[in-house]
Amino acid sequence: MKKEFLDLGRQPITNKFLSEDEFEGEFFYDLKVVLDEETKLVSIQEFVPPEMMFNDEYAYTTSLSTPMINHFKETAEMLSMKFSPKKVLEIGSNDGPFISNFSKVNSICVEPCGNFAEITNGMGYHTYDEFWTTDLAEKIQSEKGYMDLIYAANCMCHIHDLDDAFKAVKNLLTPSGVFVFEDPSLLRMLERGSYDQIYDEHAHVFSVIALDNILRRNGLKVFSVDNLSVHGGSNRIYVSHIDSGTVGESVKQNINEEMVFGLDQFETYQTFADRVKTSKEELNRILSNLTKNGKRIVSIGATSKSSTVFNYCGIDSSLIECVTDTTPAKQGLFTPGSHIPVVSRDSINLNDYDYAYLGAWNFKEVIANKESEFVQNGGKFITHVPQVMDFS
Ligand code: JHZ
Repeated sequence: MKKEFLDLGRQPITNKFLSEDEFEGEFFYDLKVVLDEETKLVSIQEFVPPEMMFNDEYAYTTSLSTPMINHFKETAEMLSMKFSPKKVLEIGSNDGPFISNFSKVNSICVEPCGNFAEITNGMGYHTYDEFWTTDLAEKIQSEKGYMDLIYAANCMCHIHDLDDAFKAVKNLLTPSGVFVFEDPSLLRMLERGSYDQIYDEHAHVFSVIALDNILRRNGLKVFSVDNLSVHGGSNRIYVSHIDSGTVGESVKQNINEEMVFGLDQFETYQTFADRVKTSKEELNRILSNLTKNGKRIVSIGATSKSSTVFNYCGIDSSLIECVTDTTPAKQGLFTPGSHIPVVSRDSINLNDYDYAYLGAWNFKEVIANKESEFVQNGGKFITHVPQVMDFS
């Protein structure tokens, strides 16, 4: 049975940036969050049809967050050293910062957003412009054979039917092959109060407990876990066929840490929901007091995460004047639901503003370093993670 613990209100498609004439008729859905008592999987209650989110106009471009280029290069090098894969498949390859580290001859991609599939196809990596399913895995197996390494970053948590997605992996993996995927960690989200990890694309937020349950019923098992700092705290999950190799200490350690925190208990999620409500009140209070006192506020990073925050807290351009973002496809448009103008960083003088809300709080250090002049001129940042506060 699935039990609801959090209601984040009416929410739009987070990567659908809008022109003014698209405001009317914008799509909204109810963002409610549930715990599955059997598997302990945390999911959103109402899934948004995948084609509405992942299509030829998908805006999020991995390589435009420059720290992620290094992250994927290091990950690719580490996986090559550890597993020496001959044939590699990436699911959800976006604009290719991971796959570009592998040979074009034996590496392929799956990417349902046509604009990005075109990029990796152009780079020489055969890219299937389709959603990841057992049917697609069967087609790939007949055209390209079995894979030694299947990799996915910030993608498995987007897939609604996890049983089908994991079966597809099992069917395409060589007997000694490995499946490695990374997604935001449920434990870190609860520890840090970062409820903005929940939005249309993030159909699930994973614990190791839930993943192990679901992988095992599909003939796979987790054999190792790395805790990563990227995206506000993620886990890299290493998976093998259920009958291949042993399970490492890191799996037991992670599951134990999650049990101690109470990720298997519904009450833990009710406590989190109370914290989220307090966060909303605090953020509204601080932003309205500042604007009442004539302070000007900008936001940095037109993220999916900030879409959840703005729409849940009812924040619009009366509180935050504009949002800067490095992505050309977002600039000149308005944020989903909250309709705040998105501009390039170079088109504004940050020193005209008193406060900058960190929509991309996960890149806090990088942004603070880039914007040291803003701080020297008395500018302050605002974040809601781990609690609502301003700092310089
Ligand atoms: P970032 C997206 O979430 C959606 P978002 C998706 N579902 C997911 O899981 C993660 O990505 C991986 C900009 N930026 O990574 C670039 C600056 O403007 O936090 C990006 O648009 N200045 C696939 O959107 C955004 O901020 C900067 O200095 O929550 C960051 O988005 C930097 C570093 C980034 O993911």
